[in-house]
Amino acid sequence: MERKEPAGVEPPPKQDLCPVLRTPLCICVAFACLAVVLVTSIVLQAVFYPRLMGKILDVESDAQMLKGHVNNISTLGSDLKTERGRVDDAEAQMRIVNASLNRVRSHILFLETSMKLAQDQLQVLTMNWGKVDNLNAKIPELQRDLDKASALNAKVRGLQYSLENVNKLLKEQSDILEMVAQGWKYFGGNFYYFSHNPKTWYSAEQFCVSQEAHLTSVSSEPEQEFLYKAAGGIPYWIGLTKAGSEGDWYWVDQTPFNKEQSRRFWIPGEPNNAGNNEHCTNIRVYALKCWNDSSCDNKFLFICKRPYMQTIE
Ligand SMILES: [Ca+2]
Repeated sequence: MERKEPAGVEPPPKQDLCPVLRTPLCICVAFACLAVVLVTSIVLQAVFYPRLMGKILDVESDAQMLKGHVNNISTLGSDLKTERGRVDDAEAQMRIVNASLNRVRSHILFLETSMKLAQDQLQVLTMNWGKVDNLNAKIPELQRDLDKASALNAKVRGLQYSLENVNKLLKEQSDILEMVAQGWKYFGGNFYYFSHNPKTWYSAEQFCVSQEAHLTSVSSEPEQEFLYKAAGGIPYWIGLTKAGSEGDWYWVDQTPFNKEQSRRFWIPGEPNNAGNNEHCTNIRVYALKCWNDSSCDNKFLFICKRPYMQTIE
C-alpha cells in the first residue's frame, strides 16, 4: 500500500550513491591520483632506499656489536663465577685464619697470665734474695758452729763407745763374779771348775756336761801354767783321751789337738800306756810337764772348762 505524503510538502530529491564514479572525470582523477601516488612512492623509494639500507647495515653492525657485547657479558659471567669461587675460597681461608687468630689470642692471653705469675714470683724471689744474702753472711759462723758440733759429736761418740765398753766390762765382771761365787775360776776368757770329789774320767765328763762344760782342754802354754799351778800338784783329770785304745789323742771339747805343742806338756817318759790301758790324761805334778796317761777307770779330781760367752741383754 502506497504511503501518502502529506499535502503541500515537496519530496526531497533522490540521493545518488556514487556520483563521482559515474563520471569519466572522476575515473581519470582517480587514476591520476594513483599514478601520483605510485610515482611518489617510486621516488621516495629511490630517495630513501640507500638511506634505509645504510640504516639496516647500521642496525646489523649494531646487532653484531650487541652480539659481541652479549658474548663479552657471557665471558664476564663465567669470570664472575670463577671470581665468586675464589671469593668463597678466600672467605674459607679467612675463617681458618680467624680461628687461628683466636687461638693465637688465647695463647697470648695465657702467656700474659703466665708472665704476670712469673713477675709475681720474681718479685717474691727478689724479696727473698735479701734474706739469702743475710743467711750467706751467717754461713761462716754456722760453719764454725757446725765444726764445733761435729767435734762434740765425735767426742760424744767416743764417750758412747767408751761407755759401751765400760758397760761390757762391768757385765763381764759381774758374770765372772757370779761364776766365781759358784766356785769357778776365770782365766783367758774361760771358766774352770776344780772338783772336790774324785770320779772316773767318763763320770767326770758327764758332770762337766751337766754344767754346760767339758773336761778342760789345753791350747796354750799360759793355760797349761795356770792349770798346773791351780791344781797344786794334786792329780786332776783333763779332757785329753784316745779315739779307741790305739787311736790318736783328741780333746773331748772338740778343740784341735796340737801334737807338737803337747810334747812339752807330758811328764818325761809319758804317755807310756802302762798295761795298754792308759787312754785318759790327767795333770799329776806341779810343773809345766805334768801330763800322764792313766786308766780311764781310775777316780781322780777333775777340771771342767766352760768358755765365757757374754749374754746380750
Ligand atoms: Ca802313764
